[in-house]
Amino acid sequence: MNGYKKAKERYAEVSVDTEKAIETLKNVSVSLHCWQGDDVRGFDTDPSKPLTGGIQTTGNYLGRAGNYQQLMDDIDLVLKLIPGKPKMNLHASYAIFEDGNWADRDKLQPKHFEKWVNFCKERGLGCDFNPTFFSHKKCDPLTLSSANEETRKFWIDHGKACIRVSNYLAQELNDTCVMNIWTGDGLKDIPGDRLGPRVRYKESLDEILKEPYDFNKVKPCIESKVFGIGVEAYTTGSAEFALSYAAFNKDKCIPLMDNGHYHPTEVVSDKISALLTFFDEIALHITRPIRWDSDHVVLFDDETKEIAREIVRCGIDKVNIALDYFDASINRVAAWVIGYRNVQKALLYGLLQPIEQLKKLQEEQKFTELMVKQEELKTMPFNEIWDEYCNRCNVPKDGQWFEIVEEYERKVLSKRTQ
Ligand code: RNT
Ligand code: ZN
Repeated sequence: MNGYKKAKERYAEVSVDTEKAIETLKNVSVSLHCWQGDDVRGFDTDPSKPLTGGIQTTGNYLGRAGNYQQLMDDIDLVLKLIPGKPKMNLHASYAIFEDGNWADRDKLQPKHFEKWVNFCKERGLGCDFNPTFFSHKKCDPLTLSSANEETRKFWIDHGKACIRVSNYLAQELNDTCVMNIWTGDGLKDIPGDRLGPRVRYKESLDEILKEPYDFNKVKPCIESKVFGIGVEAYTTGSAEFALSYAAFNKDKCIPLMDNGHYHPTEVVSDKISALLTFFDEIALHITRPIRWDSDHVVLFDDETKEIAREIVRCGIDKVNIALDYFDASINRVAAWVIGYRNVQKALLYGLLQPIEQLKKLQEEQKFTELMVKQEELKTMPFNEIWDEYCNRCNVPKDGQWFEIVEEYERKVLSKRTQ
């Protein structure tokens, strides 16, 4: 009997259907963030300028993608090594300008993303989108919450342009486009006015969301944050702000939680059900914070597993799942693959739980048995199911993909000059 068959029987003994888990996961979209390949630099500004907005990449590993062709080549390799149903996730700063036809962010047009649309079409991918409110000379350093009306208008126009691009992506690719609004707006030290920037941020969002879109196809999100590097004292788009905005505008946008954006003892796994009590749909950025929003590569760790278990229990179709991390200290292609495979592993792990049984044990107050059952799930033959899932998705199993990345590093990445 092969390993999978045996493992399938073992899971059936605890009322888990492995076939159903595998078939479900094959159709769950998970967004692959383009910005892991080039340390969030993008193509629309001078790449030697530092990243702003309170986020940071650290490390100087060889082979950073320096242009769209290199980035696409790298993504192509990633796509061969990850199972499931990936979707692209682009930032506005990855616009592609042909023949010197550069446009500033307030003037971006769908045509600047035509090459990405073709890339997605050829590979059968949908695409999510993000306005880029950082790493630009118009950050003063605030954007949508700036007191300077000219600055604020520039960024509102950027948001509106991004809705038009999102409409185009959704239309061309015949898939929903989740458009996430995050700004790094905030202050390094104690504010003299906390309310003003928040009121302006709200008004800016109202303006942006007046741009027409079909909410069934384009889903604007508001991402909150606790603090960033250089903006330690005050973040305009705090958790309460972002959540309240989304709650008061449920017909226009959804809340997005990034698990790097909370105090270190808070867990997003516990927040998913809280939000889904009130929202039909939410969005997530899955990352790995170490002490702060450090955006380390996602691991198959306890909190990632718990987030996935909650996604499955609350309804996998209610959560828009995206990755968000950037590590420049290791092979960037491997970093992408490790994180993506780990999110897939966590979702598969979450799908392999006897949901009804666990719920019943809790309701009947059989807490001892609940603990026993949950503990025993941890040492089930999970790896056999994971291997089978990879096989059915036609991608390498664990132990078989890293050498492909090593060869790519030797032949391609190590030849790059930047
Ligand atoms: C930053 C936010 C945001 C960014 C991306 C690049 O803290 O998490 O989502 O990481 O937009
Ligand atoms: Zn994020």
